[in-house]
Formats: sequence, C-alpha cells, structure tokens
Amino acid sequence: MKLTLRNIRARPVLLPLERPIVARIATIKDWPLILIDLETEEGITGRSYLEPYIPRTVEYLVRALHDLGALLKGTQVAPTELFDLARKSLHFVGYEGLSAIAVSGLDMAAWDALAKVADQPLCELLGGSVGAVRAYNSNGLWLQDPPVVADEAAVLIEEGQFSGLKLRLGRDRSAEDLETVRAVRDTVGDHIHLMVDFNQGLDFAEAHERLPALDDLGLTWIEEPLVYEDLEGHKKLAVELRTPIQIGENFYGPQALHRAIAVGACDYVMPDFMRIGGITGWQRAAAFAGVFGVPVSTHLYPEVAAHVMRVTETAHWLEWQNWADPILQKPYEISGGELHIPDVAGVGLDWDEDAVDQHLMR
Ligand code: SMN
Ligand code: MG
Repeated sequence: MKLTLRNIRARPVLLPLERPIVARIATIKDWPLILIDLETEEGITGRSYLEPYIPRTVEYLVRALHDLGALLKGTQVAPTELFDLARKSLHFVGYEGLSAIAVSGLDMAAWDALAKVADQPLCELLGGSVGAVRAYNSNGLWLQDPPVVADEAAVLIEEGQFSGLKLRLGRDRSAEDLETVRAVRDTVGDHIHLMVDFNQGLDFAEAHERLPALDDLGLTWIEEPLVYEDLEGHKKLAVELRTPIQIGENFYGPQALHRAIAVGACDYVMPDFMRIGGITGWQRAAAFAGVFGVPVSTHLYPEVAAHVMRVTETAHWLEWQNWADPILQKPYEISGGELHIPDVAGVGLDWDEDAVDQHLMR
C-alpha cells in the first residue's frame, strides 16, 4: 500500500534530566524534545522526535515542521523524495541549522511510516535484521569532582553491564581532568572502553598543551576538543596524537562528513540524526565513511541509531542515553552492554500520552 501524507503534528515537551548536563560550554537542566507524528490518509502514523538542546528553539522548529506538513500534504510518503522536496523548499535560507533539523525530523518520521506499512522493523526494511547493537553509556559523567564522577561511573556500568563509558572533560585545570580519568579507570578497570568529550571547549593552543597528557591513558577516543568547524585544528591534533580524534555530532549533512574525512580532520565520525539529515542523510554519510573505512558511531537518538547501525558498514559504537524514556510507552531494553531492537513494525516509538500531557510546553 502506498501512503499519502495528510498532516504533520509536532508537540514540544520539556523533560527534567536525572543527571543535568554540565559541559564546558553549557549547563542544561531540562531537556526539550519535539514529538513528531506524520499522519497519513491511510491511517498509519510515522513517529520521530527531535532533541534541539535549547527550549527556545522549539518555537521555530514546531513552526517549520507544521509548514513542511502543509507544503507536503497530498504527497506520497517516499522518504528520499520528501527529504529532497523539504530541503529544496528551504533552499533560500540554506540547508544547515534549523532547516536541516526540521527536515531530519520529518525524514525519520517518514521512514517509520514506511516501515510500518511494510510491517517490518526499520532495520529489516533497510536490508538488515533485528538484533543487538553494542553501546556505551553516555548518561552522565559531566564536569563534577573526580571522586563524584568515579562513583557515578560504577553506577553507569551497572545500568546495562556496559563495556564503554563517556566522560566529559574541559575543567579549568587540566590536572583535574587527568585526575578524573585516572579515578574512573581505577574504579571501572582496564577492560572498560573510556571515551572523553571536550564539547568543543578548548582553543587550539590549549588543546595542543593539554591533550598530550591524555595520550597514554588508553582512551578509546578524544571527542570535539575544538569548535566543530575548525577542521584544520582537528587535523593537526589528529596528526599529533595517537589517540583517535572523534568528531561529527555537528556535521550538517553528508557533505560535512565528506569534507572532514577528505581533509583528514578526524579518525572517527559520529553523525547526529537531527543534523546529518535523519535516516536518508545517515545512509548517504555512512556509505562514504564505509568506502574510506572510517568507523562510524552514533550521537543521541538511540532507537533510530540501533536500526541504522545494523546496516552500517563500519558501525563502531552506539551512544546510549535514555533521556526520551519518560515519554515512551516502551523504552528499548539494554543488557550485556547492548541495545536490543524490539521486533515490531517501524522504529518502535509510541508516546505515553499521559506523560506527554504532563510535560507539554504550553
Ligand atoms: C552531548 C550530548 C548532548 C548534550 C550535550 C552534550 C555530547 C555527546 O556532546 O556527545 O554526548
Ligand atoms: Mg559530544
């Protein structure tokens, strides 16, 4: 059966974070989500959500999503065609930023609808099979005192018998970052993969000064030491350091991933679904990374991430965080350090309407 787009409904919710985000560049206590329902004439609804970090942005994004719905009303739900139509409609304001985020949300909902009408889990529609995906726990380990972070690391491992954790770095004093990594290592043991993320917090001179001390600690990667657009700086660090440099959560579209790999700005990439262009953008970007043998990890959106990682040639690590769980009817299961895809049609996102009502931004 073919599906025809009837309406896009976008609702913003604001969820309190169990462990507030304390990064070098920002503190976030409440996490905004936009819940998208792509309704079709045939009665099937495709669902996705966006996590745009800053509560004020939801006003613009909800508006943009409703506008895209009006524009595409009556169009067949063929995700790659909707993706192109939606992008082109925003041509004059540019393909990046909020435009890209709105189109990505639409794209993920369209793929969910298509998988539902095919009565297949999304990963099967994409040519893969339902199964488990290796994940690291990214739920915490923000910029707190070293012993607090070490204690939290033990708790985070237990949340799903994880074999990997991500710590945030970028304290005022480099020595405190080092102390934190050592304290976590002592607590969790040598067998655990430790990733570190500076959230773009350093300038090149600081990074050049601070990062060599991290190079002997057996870290799995060093993420975004510099502002995301500084490809030249990241490239110099990638050459200087043995520890792999990871970037990608701020790639707007597959072209940005292409540029980063082409100039040698990083060893690993980790596109974010709301910026890379949803599932359509991910597939185009992942194909390129695959050709160049660059390992690909995911950023946020663990449910969609699990499906696409099953068909990603150079799949590396799934970033697990469960900040959307409070509004989901059935959060995905995590055990043995892996996220388990449910054997249901689509992505497997259903809203808990009571929770949505409670957290709706009005
Ligand atoms: C991050 C994610 C979400 C909010 C703030 C920071 C981080 C990550 O960059 O990679 O998880
Ligand atoms: Mg990051």
